[in-house]
Amino acid sequence: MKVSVVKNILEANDRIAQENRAIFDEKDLLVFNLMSSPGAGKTSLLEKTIDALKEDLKIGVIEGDIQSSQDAERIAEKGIPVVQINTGGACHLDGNMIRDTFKEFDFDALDLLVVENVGNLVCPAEFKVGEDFKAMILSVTEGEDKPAKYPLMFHESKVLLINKIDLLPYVDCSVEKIKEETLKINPGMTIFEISCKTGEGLDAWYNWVREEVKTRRSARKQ
Ligand SMILES: Nc1nc2c(ncn2[C@@H]2O[C@H](COP(=O)(O)OP(=O)(O)OP(=O)(O)O)[C@@H](O)[C@H]2O)c(=O)[nH]1
Ligand SMILES: [Mg+2]
Repeated sequence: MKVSVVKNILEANDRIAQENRAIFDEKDLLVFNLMSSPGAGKTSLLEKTIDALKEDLKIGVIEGDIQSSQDAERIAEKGIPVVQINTGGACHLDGNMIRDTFKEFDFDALDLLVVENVGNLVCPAEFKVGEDFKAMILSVTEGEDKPAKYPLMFHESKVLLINKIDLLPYVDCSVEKIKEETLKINPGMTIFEISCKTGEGLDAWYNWVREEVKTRRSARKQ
């Protein structure tokens, strides 16, 4: 009985996510769902990415947090459209919550919409919101055992950013081991090693995002 309830919730969410996706497609909008544990660096990555790409791409952001609008305020300082969702306790965003923000955006004026999910290494990976793909961050302070212990997010994501590499001299964590374990779970994963503090590795990420927007657009025109 319990299993079937969970299945129903996921199926209902999938339907709404599909409807969201159809709207994003119609508007030619690339959407990615950015996930990680609390504090791995999602908002820091967005701040850097917006600074680097905002001349070339029109970016909008949906911020998901259990409580507070601090992340949305950080993004708003960049002068781009942002909406904060407060889940009031729920540990992930779902399709309905994302749909509720649509009236706040002019999608015709955007190229890229990023959804920053609630900080949580488990539940966000279970729920689609209508995104083109999921992206995740793991910071080196979390440890090299995380892919093996929390495989779903690594399985569901198209891209992994290993963040805070500036801290590698101070923590016992092997980036090689993270990559090896990740590729066992998801052999197709694109992986970047970055520091949002020093900027190391970020140029490759910016170029990858630019290419994703371009590729998606030309695919939709065919
Ligand atoms: N040393 C170092 N600190 C970083 C780096 N990236 C982020 N931080 C710090 O890590 C903390 C958390 O960063 P956020 O970007 O707020 O993390 P988040 O994933 O958005 O956090 P939640 O939204 O609360 O889940 C902040 O104090 C950042 O300054 C990095 O590359 N190196
Ligand atoms: Mg954040």
